[in-house]
Amino acid sequence: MWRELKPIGRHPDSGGYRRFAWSEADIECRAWFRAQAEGRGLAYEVDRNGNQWAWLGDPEAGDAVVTGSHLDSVPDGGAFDGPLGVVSSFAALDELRGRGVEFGKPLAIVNFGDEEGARFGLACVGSRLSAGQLGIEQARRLTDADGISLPQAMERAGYDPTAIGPDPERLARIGAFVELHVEQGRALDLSGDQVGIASAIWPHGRWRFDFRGEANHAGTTRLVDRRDPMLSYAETVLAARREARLAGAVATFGKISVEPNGVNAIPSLVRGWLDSRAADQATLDTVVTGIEKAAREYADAHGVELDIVRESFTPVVEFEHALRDEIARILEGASDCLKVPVLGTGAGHDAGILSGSVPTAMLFVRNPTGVSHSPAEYAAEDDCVAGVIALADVLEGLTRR
Ligand code: HGY
Ligand code: MN
Ligand code: MN
Ligand code: MN
Repeated sequence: MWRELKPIGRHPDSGGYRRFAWSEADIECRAWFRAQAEGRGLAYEVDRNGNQWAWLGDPEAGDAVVTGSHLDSVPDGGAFDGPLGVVSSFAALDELRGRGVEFGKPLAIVNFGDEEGARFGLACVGSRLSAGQLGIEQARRLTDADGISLPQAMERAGYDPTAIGPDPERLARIGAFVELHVEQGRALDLSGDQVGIASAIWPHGRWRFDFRGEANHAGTTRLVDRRDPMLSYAETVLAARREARLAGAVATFGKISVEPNGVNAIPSLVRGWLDSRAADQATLDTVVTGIEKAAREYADAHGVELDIVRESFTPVVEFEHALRDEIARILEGASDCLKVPVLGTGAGHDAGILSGSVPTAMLFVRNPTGVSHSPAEYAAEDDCVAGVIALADVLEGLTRR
């Protein structure tokens, strides 16, 4: 399985992945998903938002146990973020079939579309639409850097975009959703565990800072005459690091666009995207308020106009304790490990989006590098196998309850 998936969308030089939603690479990944599903005799379907489902048993029966993750990536992403959860889901099903498990409930494996938001700028589009957390018109207006809209991209990929929107009936048929994901940190590496359970997802958001100055000649314009938005932007990046460090949070300006983007032209517009996250809402508010205040001061100092737009936000997700504790009992009962570690994460996930509609849980697999959203992301084979066995144990336990 892994061998067929691994080369899709992989950059030969960096080894990183570019599997943007509805791109050629994503279409290939989706074809891979369908082949894995149909090759196992599972009932394959695509929902109104382009999420892919592979069913064992009758979806209409309700109380389904669902597992899965996403196959898309950030630019130059790692091999495991998303795909490990989908591959492990199929492998866990194979394991359960090998055990001769009788499934007391419908089981499904899902690939949620566009989890990373790398193409249209909003994360978890597939799960947000289904959970009713993204308005249909807002979704239809999403456009990529080439001005291609989400509906156009779906259509070009051969998917019907006309029915995108909330899918409450489908979610109502799910009794539990469990997402296995590579850990995007080193907590398990430090604790010496192969698998952990998620406790919570930090609140996090994305803000766009538009610094408007005055385009002019880089060689002939005196410094005193300049209204250079790049300066205000640069000082704001440093302020973001300062505010985050003071608050024990994180803040990143990872994306920037400059107009006219000429080496010998003072920019007219510098657009920077801030990603900030903190363990609780109050801290996140403090950090972002501090960054915004500093940005406005820097803009004023350079005669630059500043607009700040909050493009997306995900409140804190506390995974439901009942399901989380049941999964811990299953894992601790099924193996000789004393206590399965329970850990929070700053990374967003489809499970976080679904947690508002469906009992959800997450399993993490050790990543000794702690690195993610980078080709350096890694999980050792024996840890991946441990993740599959843990997921199989959890699915077996949940389909029998
Ligand atoms: O941004 C995130 O946390 C997730 O990887 N989409
Ligand atoms: Mn990710
Ligand atoms: Mn992910
Ligand atoms: Mn000239």
